[in-house]
Amino acid sequence: MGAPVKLPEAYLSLGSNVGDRAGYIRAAVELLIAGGGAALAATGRFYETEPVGEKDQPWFVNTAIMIETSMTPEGLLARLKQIEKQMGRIDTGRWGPRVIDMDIIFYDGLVMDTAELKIPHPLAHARRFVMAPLADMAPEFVHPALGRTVKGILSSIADDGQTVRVFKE
Ligand code: PH2
Ligand code: MG
Ligand code: MG
Repeated sequence: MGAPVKLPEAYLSLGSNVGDRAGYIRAAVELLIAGGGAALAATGRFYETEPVGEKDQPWFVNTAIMIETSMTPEGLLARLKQIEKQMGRIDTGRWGPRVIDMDIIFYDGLVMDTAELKIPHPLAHARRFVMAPLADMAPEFVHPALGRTVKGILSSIADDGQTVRVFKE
């Protein structure tokens, strides 16, 4: 028997600000796991979060998950886009309302920067709605480009205009 192979660990941010926001997030996670190649390893709490960027839209529900995956970063991105499409996300622009948004934040310690995919997500370290649920499950994870822990990054992001509060259904 060969040595056990450790699969890559990917951290994903999920968000919705239309309709049953938490329900859409749960459905997206179920579709991802049911599709194979990804096992759910950890989850953050759900947060209700003030919109960042385009302010004139409903508040989001955001969470984060960690998966162990046999997919490559590109394969995982394609799968996330497919689920977004399947769930009826229409193109409302980069910052507009959406039923589901699934973003790759980290993929092990990988740093990559192509036209299609940038890992770590280039804005993650500036967003409380990304870092708060990540800190629930991986406070000591070190951002591979910045060399700082998730909890350290979270504590240094100013919260004005970036309110996040634990979501109660
Ligand atoms: N996503 C955006 C833009 N702004 N704001 C919050 N609170 N949550 C999001 O998920 C979000 C956002 C673009 O993907
Ligand atoms: Mg996004
Ligand atoms: Mg996205």
